[in-house]
Amino acid sequence: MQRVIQTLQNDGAKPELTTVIHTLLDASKEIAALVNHGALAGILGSTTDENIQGETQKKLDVIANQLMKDALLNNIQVRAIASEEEDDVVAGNKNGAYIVAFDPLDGSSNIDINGQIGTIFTIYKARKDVAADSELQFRQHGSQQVCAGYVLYGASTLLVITTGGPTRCFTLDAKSKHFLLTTAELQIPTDTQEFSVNMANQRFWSAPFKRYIDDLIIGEVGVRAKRFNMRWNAAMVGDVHRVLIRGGIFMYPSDNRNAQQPAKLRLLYEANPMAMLVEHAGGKAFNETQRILDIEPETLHQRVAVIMGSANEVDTCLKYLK
Ligand code: FBP
Repeated sequence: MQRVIQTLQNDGAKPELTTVIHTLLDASKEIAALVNHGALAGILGSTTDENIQGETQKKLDVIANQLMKDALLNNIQVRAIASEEEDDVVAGNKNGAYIVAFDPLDGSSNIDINGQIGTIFTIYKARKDVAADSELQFRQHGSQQVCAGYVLYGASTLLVITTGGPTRCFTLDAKSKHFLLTTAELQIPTDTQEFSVNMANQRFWSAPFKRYIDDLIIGEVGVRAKRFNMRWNAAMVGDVHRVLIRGGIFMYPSDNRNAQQPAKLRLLYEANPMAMLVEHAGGKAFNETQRILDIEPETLHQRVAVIMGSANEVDTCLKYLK
């Protein structure tokens, strides 16, 4: 079975880029081993610290972040990194050709309940016109990503990745410790009868979004004339993986819980990499008004609304929001 680097080289990925991906995967294998050991490895529970997002950091958030950071900053091709758990950009090797942003542990609320969690990453070419530790390094549209992916720590450990070609899925082989190609090309069905949203936030949604969800729920007796089912993993990496495998629509809309922060998910290391993976699997990815990959980045940890998945269903949702 084909290994990752061989597949990516066949996809035309430069050797410098594959070294960065290799480094990311080595760190994620260490995280996978810790996750698998759980309480035996002492990785459950929270710290007393908060990250720049104001979230209490889980022990595993901090451990995973340190593993990724140390590994990447040791790679001569990495000029800078950014992370959900780092306030600012961290400079790496001044001659590095790439910059990497990551969510070291997505789905933190699932850690202590043995639920699905993952690591999400995105790679861009380093900007030569600004300092390595400048936030401007990461002021690049999602459409300029040269690689996007996630590692899902679930029943098995999976890697889903694109370097601009097809979105591919690899499975970590426990014996050889290699990620082996198990699905050459993921293709999202254009239509679906499955939606994913945190229904507990319903009363905080805009009226048009409420109408869209109401019509999904009344299903075959309403204008949608078909029955819809709902799923919510509380981990974007798990919910989007399901969409990539069997279709669906994953949504985290803006809401009025906090006027200063209407959206939850982060553009740089959550929405943009997932949008690239979804689009390269034939799906669509928007906030409530525009294609996510075209959004002008403004700040390192900016948040955006997310509507992604089966192309026709995303179109239908956006029609309600017009
Ligand atoms: P982090 O766990 O990396 O902070 O990510 C945010 C996240 O957990 C997403 O993975 C998930 O889609 C969402 O928040 C769940 O939100 P909620 O708590 O509203 O269910």
